[in-house]
Order: sequence, then C-alpha cells, then structure tokens
Amino acid sequence: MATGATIAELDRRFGIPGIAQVVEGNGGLPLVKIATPAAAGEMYLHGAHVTSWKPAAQQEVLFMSTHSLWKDGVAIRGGVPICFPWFGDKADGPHAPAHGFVRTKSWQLESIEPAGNAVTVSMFTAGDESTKKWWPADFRLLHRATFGPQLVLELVVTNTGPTSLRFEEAMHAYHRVGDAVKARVSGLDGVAYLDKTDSYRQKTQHGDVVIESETDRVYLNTQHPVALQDTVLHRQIEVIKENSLTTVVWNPWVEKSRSLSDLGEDQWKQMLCIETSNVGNFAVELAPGRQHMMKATVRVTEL
Ligand code: TA6
Repeated sequence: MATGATIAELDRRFGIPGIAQVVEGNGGLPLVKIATPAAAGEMYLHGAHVTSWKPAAQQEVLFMSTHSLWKDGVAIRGGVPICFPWFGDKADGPHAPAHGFVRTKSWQLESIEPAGNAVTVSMFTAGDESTKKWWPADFRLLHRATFGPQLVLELVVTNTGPTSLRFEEAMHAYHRVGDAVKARVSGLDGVAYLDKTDSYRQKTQHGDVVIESETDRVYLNTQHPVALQDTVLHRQIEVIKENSLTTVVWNPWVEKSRSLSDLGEDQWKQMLCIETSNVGNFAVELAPGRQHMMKATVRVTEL
C-alpha cells in the first residue's frame, strides 16, 4: 500500500512491465495507465477516478471534458466520479462539497493485479481529520476497477467505527455518445423517478429515456440493468448493477452546461451519465464492522 510515495516509487512497487504503469497524468496527478490486448484504461489516485476505458476494437467508452481541471480539491469532469458519503448537496451542510468529499481526495494505491485477460486496480481511502469535519465517521472505502473486455467497478465500504453508518453512494459515470439527442436508455420503463428539473416531483418512466431537455432523474427501487443505445457510434453500452437500488440519469443540456465552466462548449451532446447508486431513501445503513459492496459491470456491443 502506498502512503504519499512518489510516482516513480509507486511505479516501481506496483507497475507491471508492459501492462500497468504509474505515471504523471494531467496536472501532474498520479495516474495508473493500463494497456493489454483486451483493453486500455486509466485511473487517477485523485478521487480513485476512472477516466478512460477502451476495450479492444471499440472506441473510448467514457466521456472526458476537455476543460476538466486537474488539481487537488477539485473534481475531475467526466469519467467516473465517486460520490460518497452523500449525493448532490449535503442536506445539513450548505457549504459542504457537492457529492461528498472522496472524489476530491487523493486516495492510496493498494494493488494492481492481473485478472485473466484483465487488470484490477484497487485504491482506498479512509476517514481522517479532513473528512471528520464533514462526517464524523470511521470508514474505509475501496474502489476496485477491473479493466478488460468489460469494465467492472466495485465500491466497498467498511464501517470501522463503533456506531452504525448511513451513507449515500454513486458511481457517477459519464458515458461518451455520438449525440445525446439521438441516444436512448432502455431498462427503466415503468420505474418511478424523482425529477430534479421539476422540484423533485415523483413521476413514472414510460418507455425508453430520451434526452430532449435538461434531464436529471433519480430512478427509485430499481436493480434492473440499463442499456444506452447509440446509433451514431453504432454501439450499445450496458450497465449491470449489484447492490444498487437507484439509477441516476443526467444530461445538463444547453443552459445547465453553460454554468459548468469545466465542461466544454456543446460537450453536453457527447455525454450521458448513468449512475449506479444508493441515494435518498435508498441510502445504505451499515452496522459496525460490516461491509457493503456496490458493483457496476459495463459492457459494449456493436449495434
Ligand atoms: O448526477 C446528477 C447531478 O446530481 C446533477 O444534478 C449535477 O449537479 C451533476 O450531478 C454534476 O454535479 P457536479 O457537482 O459534478 O457538477
């Protein structure tokens, strides 16, 4: 396990020649780069943030803004931000960082291990003085990403304290699409959702989700896989969940994207977020000493 080691030391200890390297990424941030015949991938220690997954014979699956800031204390725009221990604004903390504090923290590298024709990168963080000012809890959080013919993301929360924890969590995945207006998301037909663009009114999804305006929905009590059909890039991106009861679908559209200084002009058209999550009334209660693992498996097939 790395504790504040330099990038060269990290590469010496964890690198796998010809497969996995620890290098200096954007903004000088430490980055694990994976390259195998099955897939290429990237994961920053900053937020344990997956920023790229490209299975063989496919184009990049994740969207990355060209205006992302790459610095401590600021979330990377795109890829898969990890939201924990709250989602969105903190109900009792107007000045708390949106989506929790782990996506802007520097995590530690635990291991890089071959897994068949894939590679698994594990990073962890834990409660400390900086987190306890927002959330007085003892916890360990592990983000395990397996880069192969499919992308497997696992978020493991361990309650290392003496009292029960209640937390929200989300893998806020930005998927890259040819044109968000022409994309469709199936698998949520008939599911109730909270519409953030309409004062969180509860509604019911009819048919596929299509992007015709700002779309910001928390689908409730659903474990169903979803599929993002992209007829422009001629592919389908499937997201299969485990231990996740909510799915968030987000596209900022024109106005909201203009308010995001780290999202390039018109880049809202190239992204669609599908977020494996447990938020709101479906937050997780975890007893002392217990573990909870939320998992998302992402698969790409030709359309
Ligand atoms: O997941 C959707 C959402 O909660 C939107 O409301 C929007 O705020 C988005 O997350 C991005 O949040 P961020 O803090 O990364 O700008």
